[in-house]
Amino acid sequence: MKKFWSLLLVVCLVLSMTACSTGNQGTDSEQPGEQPGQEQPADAAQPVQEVKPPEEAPPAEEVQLTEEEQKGNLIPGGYFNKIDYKWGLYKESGGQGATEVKDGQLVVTIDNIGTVKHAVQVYCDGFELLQNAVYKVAFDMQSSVDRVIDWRVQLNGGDYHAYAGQEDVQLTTEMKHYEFTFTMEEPSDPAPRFCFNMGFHEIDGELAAHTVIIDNVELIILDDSNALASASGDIGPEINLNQVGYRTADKKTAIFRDSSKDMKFDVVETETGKVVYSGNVSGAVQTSSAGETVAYGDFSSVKEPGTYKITAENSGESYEFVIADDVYKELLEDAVRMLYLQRCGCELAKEHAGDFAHKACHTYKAIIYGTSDTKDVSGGWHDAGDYGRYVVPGAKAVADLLLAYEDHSGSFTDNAGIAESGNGIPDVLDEARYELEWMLKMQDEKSGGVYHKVTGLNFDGTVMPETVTDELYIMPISNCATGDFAAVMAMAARIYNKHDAAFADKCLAAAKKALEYMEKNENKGGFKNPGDVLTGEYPDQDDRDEYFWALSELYKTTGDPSFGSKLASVDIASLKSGLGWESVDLYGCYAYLTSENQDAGLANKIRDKLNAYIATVENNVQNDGYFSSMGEVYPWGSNMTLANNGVVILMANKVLGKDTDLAKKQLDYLLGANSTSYCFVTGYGTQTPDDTHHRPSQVLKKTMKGMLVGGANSNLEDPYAQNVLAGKPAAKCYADSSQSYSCNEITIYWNSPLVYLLAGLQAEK
Ligand SMILES: [Ca+2]
Ligand SMILES: [Ca+2]
Ligand SMILES: [Ca+2]
Repeated sequence: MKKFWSLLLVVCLVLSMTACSTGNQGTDSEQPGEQPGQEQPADAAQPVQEVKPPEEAPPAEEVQLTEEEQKGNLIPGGYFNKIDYKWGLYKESGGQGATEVKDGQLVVTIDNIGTVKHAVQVYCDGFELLQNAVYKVAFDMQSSVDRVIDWRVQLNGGDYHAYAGQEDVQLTTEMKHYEFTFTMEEPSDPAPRFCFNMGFHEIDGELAAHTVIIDNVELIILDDSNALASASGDIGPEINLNQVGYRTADKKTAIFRDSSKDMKFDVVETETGKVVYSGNVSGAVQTSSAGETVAYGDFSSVKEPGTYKITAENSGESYEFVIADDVYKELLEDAVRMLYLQRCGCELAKEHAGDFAHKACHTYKAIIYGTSDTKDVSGGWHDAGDYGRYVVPGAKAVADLLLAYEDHSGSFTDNAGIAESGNGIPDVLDEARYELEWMLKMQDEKSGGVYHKVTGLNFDGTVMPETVTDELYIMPISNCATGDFAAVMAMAARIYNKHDAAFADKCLAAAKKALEYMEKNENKGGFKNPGDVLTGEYPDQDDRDEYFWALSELYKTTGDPSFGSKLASVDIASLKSGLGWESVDLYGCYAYLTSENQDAGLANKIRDKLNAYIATVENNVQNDGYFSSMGEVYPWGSNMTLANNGVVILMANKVLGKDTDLAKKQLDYLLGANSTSYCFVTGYGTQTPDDTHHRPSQVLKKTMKGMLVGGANSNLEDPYAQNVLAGKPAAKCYADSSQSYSCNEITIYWNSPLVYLLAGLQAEK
């Protein structure tokens, strides 16, 4: 993005103002990262048990304009005359303060200005900026001590650069009016942020505790005659399907957005324009999650390999897709390779990583939080769009890879294009081992407990990983991390035994030691971020499912009856079901049901548990026109839950003889058969995410290939989503914007169930 000031004209009505010149704003690193706790993807939610009735439209009420709306002020609550204002206070780098509305004004108490300008930042979201429009910014302000502040209207994400603003605005102890104008020269932004930086400014130096009073903050359009509207969230084609394609024998279904438009459809070979099949559009399935009544075109009988599209007279054309038996081969390799590209602590060579090559990052020792001790915990994968490394989600990701290999080894090769390709070991095992070796370093040698995570105190800026020099901290041991660790180390002991017996032995010993720690530290509660730590928390409060999973994997690997008898005492029915980072009991169920020497009573209980989960998945799929297993609520990371549900169906195929069709339907959804028309894996399909919340992609301004994004999130958990997606049906609450970290981030443990799903479906005859 361009990084220059768009201030055209600065009107200084205040005589005492000294700095009215335009100038460059602070560096990227001065800009705040995500607000605390907001980057944290939610867990796999259990499919909703009950379908909520559609809400009736509320009776029309007389429209009440706010004071801001009456005056054309775009800043919500800018006059502070009502208590329901939407201003926030961001603090970092030592900044301390608080805000309250008093007598119709915003009172900011600043106890410590910290060490950077935005260490204390008062901000407001909830408006849009239009390219070429001319705006007025005005506010009244005073301070109990003479000082300067900055105002900015900025991109709310990425490098947080300013679209407009003014540095070093001089405040005095008298309330004064300040006014500026600017033209928005960059592309329209539907969700920018307005803020005042009230932290440390060079000009002032250190400042004692003081109070700033703000009122009448206005952003008003002076001239919109040349304004360009925001890119509208245009909806994709009327006919949606898997944009990557289908294997020859697959069931193939095109989904028509509007059941009333067409009776017939054609399958057209794109190269020749030849109609290879004509069929009827059938069905009319009301789908409240998408706000549509959809219909279907079945073209399963088209089996000739080739590239095709679907056409219909009124609905138009679908995107292109391929029919071929190896249609998922490259996608599966890229889904694994994405983990290679997330590697931390080693150089990624150009030969394997291409544009995403970089020098080794985060190689220095980390401080054990609360002590002066340091430890080498280099290695592992960067978790997501950020560079943190967290044991709990890392274990989920490793588990999916190991299971994918254990269950469907024929789908994997030794030439996925990673550093260990060609070494005689399947690349998926090389990749999983990279994380396992890091996890082994995260175990405390003495107690056997496993540290929860290693990160800086705050999220890194939007930079490449090798440029990060912030101290790393090893956060305290948690029971959930320890239980997950025990489970995946037990799996590794079983799966690597054939390739490297010494490594397998090491993993088994580590697993047993971790289990002992758990048993000595029962009910210790979940992990909580220490007060000065702002990175992802993964705060699981219930470690009973992690314990159950660890026991099941140890039993499956060793056959030791002592684990079997411990399993008998777990209250399995009361565990919350899932394959996410928070609820892991279904991994435990699957491990036991694939063990030798099962106890019939215990196996029955576990089958009941698995069947209950599958019943909710089946119910959700039946009630959704797009065959989505999500139900009516799409939580953060809904695409992971969809992929997980596909994995559960494939597991149930192995242990309960379930049909795999619903698993395929979840893959079809992820690859384009959904109401957003997005193929949710980057670099695949026609309509594909290209502005992900992923630091290397943002820095390099190109999107890494093969990443599954979070997808629709009807809880609107970032300012961009709140501004742009409010009021949309749940399944359409998706935005391809790096600002929307709750829709468009990527993670290692969203790719990993995709790996299992693809491997399992590719292995089918
Ligand atoms: Ca006021
Ligand atoms: Ca290999
Ligand atoms: Ca748990």
